[in-house]
Amino acid sequence: GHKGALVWFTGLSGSGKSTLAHAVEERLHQENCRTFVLDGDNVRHGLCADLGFSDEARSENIRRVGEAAKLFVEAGIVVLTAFISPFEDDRDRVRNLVGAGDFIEIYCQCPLEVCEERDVKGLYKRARAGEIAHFTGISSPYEPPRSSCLVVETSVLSLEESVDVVVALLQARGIV
Ligand code: GGZ
Repeated sequence: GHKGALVWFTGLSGSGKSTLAHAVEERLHQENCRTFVLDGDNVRHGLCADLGFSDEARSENIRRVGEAAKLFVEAGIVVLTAFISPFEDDRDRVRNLVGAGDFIEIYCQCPLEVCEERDVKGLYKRARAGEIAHFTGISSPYEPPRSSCLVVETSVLSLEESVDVVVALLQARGIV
């Protein structure tokens, strides 16, 4: 059995948040956990389709994600979110919303140079060229968490190793 919880991945674009969230989800399914992943792919096209990337729009994006996640948590689901969520205040607001005991903040730490080198979607190149305004790490800030539950160095660990440390934390916290 397991209780609901919100596992909140934060980090730069290309830091591996979504990949890690989905890999953790797969592992939790093997433990018969009910899970749900929220990320830009299923939120920014619908619930938050009206929002861009100004500071205010990002805050509203995170607020809505937090409110949606809270409903899933109340339903007993382990929610895994993968948003840049660059502002500490916004993350703190979500923590207060769901309750600190049910909120696991995980910092996907990866040097900007590595994210930019990978540039899976070519967005960093376009941001450097000035074609995308307010791009996190280039022309928009990222505030690293000061009090995350866990820091995963995604450029150092393999995906499997990263999943291991996250699942170990969830077990230690009595979530799974
Ligand atoms: C950052 C942007 C931007 C700008 C589009 N800045 O690598 P991706 O493509 O798939 O992930 C990024 C995603 C970020 O959306 P979030 O909802 O996670 O951001 S936030 O939490 O700050 O609200 C990137 C893409 O959207 N993208 N423009 N200007 N990322």
